[in-house]
Formats: sequence, structure tokens, C-alpha cells
Amino acid sequence: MAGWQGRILRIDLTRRKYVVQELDAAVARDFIGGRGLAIKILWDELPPGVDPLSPHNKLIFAAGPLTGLTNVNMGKLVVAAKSPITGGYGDGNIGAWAGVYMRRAGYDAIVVEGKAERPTYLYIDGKGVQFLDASDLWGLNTWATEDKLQKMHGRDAGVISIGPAGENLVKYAVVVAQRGRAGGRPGMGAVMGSKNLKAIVVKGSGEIPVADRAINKIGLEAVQQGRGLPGYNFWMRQGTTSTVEWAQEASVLPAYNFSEGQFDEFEKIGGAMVEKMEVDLKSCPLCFMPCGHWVPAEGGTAEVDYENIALLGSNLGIGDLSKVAELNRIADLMGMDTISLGNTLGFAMEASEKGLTKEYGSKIEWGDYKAARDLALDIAYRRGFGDLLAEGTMRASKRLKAEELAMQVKGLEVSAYDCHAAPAMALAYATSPIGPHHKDAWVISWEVKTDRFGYTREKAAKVIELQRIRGGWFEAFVGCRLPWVEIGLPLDWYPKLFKAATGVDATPEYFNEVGDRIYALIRAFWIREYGYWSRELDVPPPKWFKKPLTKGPLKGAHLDYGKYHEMLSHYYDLRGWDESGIPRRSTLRRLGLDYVIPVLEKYVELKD
Ligand code: PTT
Ligand code: SF4
Repeated sequence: MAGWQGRILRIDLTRRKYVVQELDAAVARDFIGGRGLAIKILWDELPPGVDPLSPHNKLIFAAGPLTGLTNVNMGKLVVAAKSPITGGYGDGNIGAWAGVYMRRAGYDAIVVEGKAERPTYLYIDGKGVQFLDASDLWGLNTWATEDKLQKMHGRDAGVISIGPAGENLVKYAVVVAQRGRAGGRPGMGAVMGSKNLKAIVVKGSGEIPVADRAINKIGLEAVQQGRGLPGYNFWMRQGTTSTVEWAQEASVLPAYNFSEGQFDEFEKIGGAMVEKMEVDLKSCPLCFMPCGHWVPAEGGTAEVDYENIALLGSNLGIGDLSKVAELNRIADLMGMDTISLGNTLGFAMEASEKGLTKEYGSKIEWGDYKAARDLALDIAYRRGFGDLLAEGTMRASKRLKAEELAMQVKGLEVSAYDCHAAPAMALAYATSPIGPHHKDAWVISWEVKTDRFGYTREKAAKVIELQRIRGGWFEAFVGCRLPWVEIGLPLDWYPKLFKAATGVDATPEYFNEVGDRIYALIRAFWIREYGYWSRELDVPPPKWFKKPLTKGPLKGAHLDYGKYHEMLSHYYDLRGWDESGIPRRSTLRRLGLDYVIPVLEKYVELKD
């Protein structure tokens, strides 16, 4: 099986045992790897309705056949589990040497189950697994953990760890690698914490078998072309952060808990300011277009990306990059998702403005950076009001009777695009397979350029097209999608690289079908875990329908509920799902998911 190592490392923390399992060739063909492999394992093996923070949940680190092979940004790794914040499927895609070394150590994936009796970290290499005491690491932030483990095991060790937020089961805790790469927005860090697992340390220096050694040459040619593309130099200067200026211009920059799409002080936190203040540039492994821009923060330096800036800056009314960077730094050190954190703080500010937080003795005003910083730490340590906010906005808003202020879908907070006037982006959020993250369909740039206000079938089709490529191809063969998205590296490099790695003559149609299979199985997983399904679960937050923008060129804009549902019906129809968003029997059969049918029939009525 060229391309794949053909081996999955299975670790049971309760029994302190591990085994190496062969990767089934049919699973590799049908699901490729990464997210595909993760959902297949979770579907097949999790007891339905399992508590995500119980020992029975499985935490999966899954590479794909391209991971670790070329410099076309293939240093990425999917981290997945049943999510504690949504109760459905959760994953993230983190840049980490641990993923590259995992492949070089001879594994395509690591699956961790059970719960260690006391704080533990895993040392993994080609020879096996050691279960090591992490008592001295427990309580340390992610950077200190990584530093300490690298001092002990060498700089050639890849480390993925959690911080205090993961230990304290904050529902949006992430895992962190490379001091600043953070992955698994829907609480993958909390799942790791629930297992008493502080870190995994991975070493590996073996070969990854490939079908054709020309892969190096093909990779180099792709990189050369990438470096010569017109957008490359600007990208190198500002990375994702130039999106601040773009979003302001397009009125989609979240401001004041997504009440507005523009922020008066955007220039103080935008890409140009990042370029001016930058002190360092870092990247994920094997990347030719680094996007980790580091700027001074109050307590040190921090990496800033667009999402972090928008949600910890404009969304809170904070127009000062070093303050935003400090909030970002705290999130990285504590191991908390910046997107959910920014949403949660914005929610707290709006709830406070409306006098809804009095019972917690908490008052936090727009733009109050000091209060935001203190509250972020309270969340990580689950102190006072922070304990409630550590549950995320869906749960906190129910407690405060402030549901209409919570910018969430299925329990996860939305990422940084205001959708008052972006119906397709709202659809992308609402139908994302992990909850509302832009990763699966960043349709908004297309929407802003084409038809801003329509609710058309064409938009539903565009969302699916992007979901197939971003959520299917890139999450299954596992590589960074930004060369294609941001500088326009042609997509046809990827089938070529895939063929050289695996020998499989993969067409775009093959990747698309794998993507559809993954999407249908993920949807089936949600239905099984929820025990029901309703199209109301695929609807964006009420604020975008009910509270129009009050400022800017799009003043008065808001989503239309009836038209949104028409577009959602188009989406379901194009996917082969019924009017409730449940995959049809015929769709499941076409995708080779016949085994899903009898399971779903226990919970919902399936249509043909
Ligand atoms: C990613 C999500 C994003 S998406 C951002 S900024 W972005 C936030 N970054 C965080 C951070 O930083 N610190 C923190 N404590 N929490 C954070 N939460 C947010 O996490 C990320 C990059 C980015 S930066 C993007 S768009 C692309 N995402 C990819 C993806 O999803 N798939 C893929 N195949 N390639 C991708 N390439 C890009 O990767 P999640 P990372 Mg990622 C400081 O983790 O869970 O997917 O959430 O992890 O290694 O940091 O890469 O403007
Ligand atoms: Fe990582 Fe950015 Fe490079 Fe992608 S472009 S591999 S996210 S550093």
C-alpha cells in the first residue's frame, strides 16, 4: 500500500496497553485518511450516545497519504473525536511535526481510548509506546509543556499538548503544537484532558513508502510555481491577516458580538498593522508560504491570524493589536480556541450591557481589554462567571436567558464572518460537518464578488462544491489548503501528488465521491448521537435574521428566514438528503454506506 503506512497505532490509557492494527485497504480506498478515517472509526466503534468526556470516547490523530511527503504544505494532521461542545462529530487540522514524525515512525493514525489513572504523556516512536508520568507537567501552559518535553526528548521530537483549559475540560479547549498552531476547535483539547493525557511526544525518522519517487520533483515544481504566483509576495507579508481590511470593505468583519459588519478602528488591527509590527514569521512543517505572523503582545509575543484578530479585536470593540495579541497569547498558552473564546467574551459583553450578568456580579463593557483578559483566564481555570462561559455560548445563554445573543450553531460558535448580508456563508456555517467553522466552505469571497443577496440553488451548489474540495479532498489526503485558496495554486497538482504517493490514479470525481461519503457518514453520526434530526439544526443564529445591521453601507441588511429555508432545501436536494436533512436510503447505498441504514432507522424515518 504505497502512500499509506498501512498501520494504525491503538492506545488504551486505562490498561496502559497498545497494539498496531493493519489499515484495511478498502477503508483506505473509500475514506483515504484524515477526517475520512476518523469518522469511519468513530462510527464503527463508539457506543451510540457516549459521553464525549468519558473514557469511551476515542481521540484520533489521523494523517493522510500525502502527510509528511512534500513541501507543498503537507505538515498537517487531523485531530478528531466526538465533540463535548456539540455532541456531534468534531475535528480540526493542526500543523504539527508530530504528524510528520508519526508517519515516519510507521503509522497513519493514532487512536487513543480509555483514561489514564493519573496525568500521563505518551512517548511514541517506531519501536512502540511508553506511558510516562506527567504529574510535573500538569498545570503547565502549552508552551512550557512543549519546551520541557523537548528538553527531555530532544528537539527532533514532535509534541502535541493541552494547557490548563484542556485539563479543566473547557468545552472549546484545543490541542496545541509548535507554540502557536492550535487545532480541534470543537473541544478536542477537553477530550484529551478527560483522558488525563497531557501530551503526546512523537519521534520518527523512517521512510514513508511511495509509489513513485518522482513525488519530490513534482512537489518542487508545484512549490516553484506557487512562489511565482502573483499573490505570493503579498501573502508572505500579511498572510490571513489582510482579510481584516477585505472584511471591513465587504461589511463582514464581526463587530460587537456580530451586531455590525464594520469596525471603526479596523486599521489598528489589520494586515497592514501586522506587517508593520511583525517580529517573527513561523510556519507549520513543510510549508513554502509561512503564515504565522508574530507581533508584540503585552506579556511577550504572539502569532495572529485573521480569525483571532477579528474575534478578539473588532468583535469585542478592541482596536489595539498588541492587546488583541495578548488575548491570543493567553488562548494559546491555556489551549483554548480563539474563535469560541472571542465569541464567548463578545456574548458576555452584550449580556452585560443588557444587565443579564448581574447574578454573577460580572460587568464587562465593550472594548474593556483588562476585563476580557481576566475573564479569559477565569474561563481557562473555570473560576466564577468563567466557569459558566467555559461551557460555551449555547449553554451559557440558556442559563442567562439570552439565547438570541449566542452566535452558535449546534453548540459551536461561528467563525469570523458576519452573515447579515451573506446568505451562502450562513448556509456554509449551518451545514458545516463540525458546527459553524469556515474551514469547509469559505464561500464568502465568491459570494461578495457575485451575488450578495440571493438565496439561489447556485449558491447551495457552490457551498457543496467547496465542501467537497476543502472538507473532502484536503481533510482526507491531509494537507494545508491555503496554497490553493490563498495564492491560487492549481488544484490539479493534488491528484498528481496523490498518484505519485499511492499509485492510485485519482480523478477529481473520485475525491468528490470520497468527500460525499465522508459528509454522509458524518451526518449519520450526528443523527445517531442526537437520536433525532431537524432542519432547525441547520439554521444560522437568530441575530442575523432578527437584528439588522445598524451602520455602514449595508445598514438595514439581515437574513430572510423563509428564503434561507428555500436555499437549505436546495442544499439537501443536491446532496441527496431529504427535507429534514437526513441522507436518503438511495444516497447511502450509492456511497457504499448500506451498513448505516439499519442503524439510522432506529432513530429516524429514512426516505428512498
Ligand atoms: C483552525 C482555527 C483557525 S482557522 C484559526 S485562525 W485561520 C484560529 N487559530 C487559533 C490560534 O492561532 N490559537 C488558538 N488558541 N486558537 C485558534 N483557533 C482558531 O482555529 C491553522 C491554519 C489556518 S489559520 C487556516 S484558516 C487554515 N485551516 C486549515 C484547515 O482547516 N484544513 C486544512 N486542510 N488546512 C488548513 N490550513 C490553514 O491552517 P482548526 P493550525 Mg488548525 C494561533 O485548527 O481546529 O482547524 O481550527 O490549526 O495549525 O493553527 O492551522 O485564519
Ligand atoms: Fe501552516 Fe500557514 Fe503554511 Fe498552511 S500556509 S502550512 S497554515 S504556515
